[in-house]
Amino acid sequence: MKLYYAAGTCSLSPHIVAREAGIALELERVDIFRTPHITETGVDFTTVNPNGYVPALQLDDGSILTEGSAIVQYLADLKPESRLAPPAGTRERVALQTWLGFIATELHKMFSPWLFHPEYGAQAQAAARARIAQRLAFVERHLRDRGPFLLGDTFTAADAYLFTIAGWTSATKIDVAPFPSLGAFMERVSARPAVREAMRAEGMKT
Ligand SMILES: N[C@@H](CCC(=O)N[C@@H](CS)C(=O)NCC(=O)O)C(=O)O
Repeated sequence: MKLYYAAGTCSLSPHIVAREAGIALELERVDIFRTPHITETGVDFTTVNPNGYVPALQLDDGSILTEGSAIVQYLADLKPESRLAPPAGTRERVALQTWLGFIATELHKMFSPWLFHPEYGAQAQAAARARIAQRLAFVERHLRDRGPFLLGDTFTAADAYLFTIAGWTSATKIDVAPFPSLGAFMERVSARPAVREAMRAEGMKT
């Protein structure tokens, strides 16, 4: 299997999940900050994902999976014993999907004014910063009352995604001081060996 990724972006989440599950991945870097997006082997990335965004996972039969929240569940289900996703059809699985959906739509995409559309300008950034702080306050209360991880005692794919996206707060000058439980969560997750390996493999500081 091959993961198309861009260092430190949302593709870090499936990368972490694969390493936590002990699934070997080939990695292919995509330059998403230049158009057209070209991969490190010189492939036009739109031939892999017509939407042009990472992550994309190429399976051994050549087929491609896209959308991070689907990819992490696919990977987790390959190794149910990793407990990265509760069994399909259970109330716990719905809780996982609820968090994946929340992080994707209420957090991840709120970072667009910095990461993908700096042309939106300072006003859009201020509005997004306020909305992100509101959503992080919700996450904070949940981790404080029901943590240490999003689903309780066990690290899951949702935690890999939250860690990845919440890690963008420093670059976007979002004050995380009001969120100590989230801060402790970030420390806890960043200390996990699989997370460190994934970050190092992407050339990130650990
Ligand atoms: N809906 C996609 C969004 C993925 C996404 O936003 N990827 C960003 C990096 S975090 C990207 O590759 N952007 C480059 C582009 O859209 O051209 C998902 O959830 O996987």
